[in-house]
Amino acid sequence: MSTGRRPAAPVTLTVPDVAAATRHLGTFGYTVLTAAFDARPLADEIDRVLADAFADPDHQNRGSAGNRFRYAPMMVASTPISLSLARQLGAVAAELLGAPVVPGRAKGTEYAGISGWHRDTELAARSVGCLTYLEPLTARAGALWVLPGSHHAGYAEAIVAGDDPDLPGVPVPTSPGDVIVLDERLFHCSKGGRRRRRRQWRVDFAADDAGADADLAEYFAAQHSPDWDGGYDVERYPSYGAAWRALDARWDARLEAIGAYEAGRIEEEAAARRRAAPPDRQSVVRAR
Ligand SMILES: O=C(O)CCC(=O)C(=O)O
Repeated sequence: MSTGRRPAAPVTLTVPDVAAATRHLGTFGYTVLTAAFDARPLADEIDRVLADAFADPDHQNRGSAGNRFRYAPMMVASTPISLSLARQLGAVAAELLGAPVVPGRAKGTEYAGISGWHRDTELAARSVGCLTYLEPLTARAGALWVLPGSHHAGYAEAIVAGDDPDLPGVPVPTSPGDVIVLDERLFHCSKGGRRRRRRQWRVDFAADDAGADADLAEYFAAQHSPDWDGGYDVERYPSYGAAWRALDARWDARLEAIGAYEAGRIEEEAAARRRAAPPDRQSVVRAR
């Protein structure tokens, strides 16, 4: 018999002062939602996914920020904490951006080193990354560093023109349960604790601004490439799994319309084909 009650969310996000967070994000390009949720179930879920998703447990990607990491999308029925957190952060992101949003992928990532200064996008779409680390991180041991205000176009142009590797950033120390919301155009890096394993869960949101469909299509196309292989099991941990698509009917329709599903499908079908190819063909692809 149905009680008519909605099932309790498996994780609860609490953000007491969204207005203050919105101001900080607008001015400085980032904000921290302190002690926003209980991180233990998410840490367990990430550990389970990372232990399960890779045929090669030593798989690592090398990123353009000079970093080493591996990740798996957490967008399926067996990752309920990730789904719930993404859904709740979507509501916060809509307030922060002052617009309806469309979500990017929710991913669990394990970093094996630190990341050099970079920004996550230079595209026109307005977007934020919501990231949370499952280890306590300090300025000297693995925290994210940001260059406040560098999401503003004029400042960003000056930084690029100056080409100075020693940027005057500030650390963003975090405890598990804190969420950093980052304008994706902000310069950021991580420092210290080079040998420590760090686990990050992250979901991104782009503003679904009126008339911005071409910008959004460009943003989602840039997330995927048929040449990329993250090494995870694309059948069991697909981007945009059925449970993800069921989270929100508007998100689902918009992601379909702006080509996000198609871009993800092409990338992951190519990865599955390579996985099924004879071993000599696989080694050619890996050596690229
Ligand atoms: O934690 C790190 O090393 C880098 C994280 C980062 O750059 C990102 O999530 O965009």
